[in-house]
Amino acid sequence: MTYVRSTFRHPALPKNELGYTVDYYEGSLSTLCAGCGHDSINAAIVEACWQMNIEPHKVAKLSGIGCSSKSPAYFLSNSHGFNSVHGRMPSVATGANLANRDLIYFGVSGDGDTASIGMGQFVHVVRRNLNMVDLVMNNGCYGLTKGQDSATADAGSKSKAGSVNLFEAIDLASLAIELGATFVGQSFSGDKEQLIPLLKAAMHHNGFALLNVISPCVTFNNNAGSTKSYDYVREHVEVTGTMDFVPISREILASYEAGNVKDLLMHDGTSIHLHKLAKDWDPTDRFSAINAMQRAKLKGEILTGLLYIDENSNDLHGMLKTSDTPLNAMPKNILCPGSDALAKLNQSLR
Ligand SMILES: Cc1ncc(C[n+]2csc(CCOP(=O)(O)OP(=O)(O)O)c2C)c(N)n1
Ligand code: SF4
Repeated sequence: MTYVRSTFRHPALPKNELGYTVDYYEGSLSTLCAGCGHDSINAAIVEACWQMNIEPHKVAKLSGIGCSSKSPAYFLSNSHGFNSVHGRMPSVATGANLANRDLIYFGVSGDGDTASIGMGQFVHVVRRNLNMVDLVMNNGCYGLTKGQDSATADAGSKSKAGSVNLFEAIDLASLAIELGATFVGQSFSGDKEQLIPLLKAAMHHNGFALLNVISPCVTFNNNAGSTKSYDYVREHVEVTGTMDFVPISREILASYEAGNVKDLLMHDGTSIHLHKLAKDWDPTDRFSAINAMQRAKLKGEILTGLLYIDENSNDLHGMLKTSDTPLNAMPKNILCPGSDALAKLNQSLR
C-alpha cells in the first residue's frame, strides 16, 4: 500500500463520449489492505461508470459502516455521497430516492452490515423495489472489526484463528429472490469481465438490483478452511452464463451458438445479451433461478452471473405513483399547497 498517488496521467488516455478520461471517475486513495477484494470491485465500478458515460454528479453513493462501506470514498469522487450508520443505508437510500428520483442510487454494503444489524432494513428495501443498486461486498466476516464470522459465513468454514463456524449461512441472493427482488446478480471480485456488464445492467434496471459479490478479506478470512478465500472461490465458481450489456445506440456485436442466447430488454431500451451456460435455468423465471441456486449449493458451488431479472419491474415510485419532478425542483405552491388543501385532505380521511 502506498499513500502517494501520482497525479500524472498520460495525455493520450482515451476519453468517453462525455470527454472524460477514466481518472475523472476515480475516488481518493484507498486505505484498504493491499489485495482486499473490495478494491477490485471499486475499480470495476470506476470502469463501468466511465464506459457508460455516466455524469458522476448524477450518482448518489450510499453506505453503512465497514471496510466495504468505506469504499464509496474510493470511486466517483465527483458524485454525491452519504456514509450512514451500520446497517442503515437502505432507509437513507429510500428517503433520498423518494425526494429525488433523478439520480442513480448506488449503495455499497458489507455482509455484516446487510445480513446482521441491517437485515431488517435490507428485507424491506428489497420488497419495496426501491430503484437502486445494492452491492454487497461479501467476505464472510466483519473485516473492519478484525474478522469475526458474519451471518454469511458457511457452516463448517474455519476462521483464521482455527474455530469452526457452527451456523447455517444466510444466502443473500436466494433470500432476495424469495422476497420479490427484481434483479439479482452474483459475482466474484476477481472476475472483472463478469462484474462490469453486471454493474451496467444493475444501474439500468428499474427497481432494486442486488449484486452479491464475493470479495475475499486477505487479512482475516483468506485462510485454508475458509469458503470465502481467493483459492476456494476460484475452485468453486460456476458461471451461469456470459453477458454483454447493450446500450441503446450500439449494435449487438458478439455472436453466440444458437439455442443458448437470450436477449433481455430493459425499461429504458437498453438490453442484456445473455449467453447461458447453465442448463435448466431461465433468468426470467423466479422458480428456475431458485432451483439453480439450490442445485449449486448442494454441489458446493458458487453460482455467478445474472441469476434473476424481472424485465417488467415497477419500482417504488411507479407503485406509489409519485411525482416525476424531484422535490427540490418543485415550486413552493405545489410543495406547500396551503391550509385549505390540508383541511380537505383531513376531511377526506375522516
Ligand atoms: C451500531 C454499530 N454496531 C457495531 C459497530 C461495529 N462495527 C463496525 S464495522 C462492523 C462490521 C463490518 O463488517 P461488514 O459489514 O461485513 O464489512 P467489512 O468490514 O467486512 O467490509 C461492526 C460490527 C458499529 N460501527 N456500529
Ligand atoms: S480487513 Fe479485510 S475487508 Fe478490511 S480492508 Fe483489510 S482485507 Fe479488506
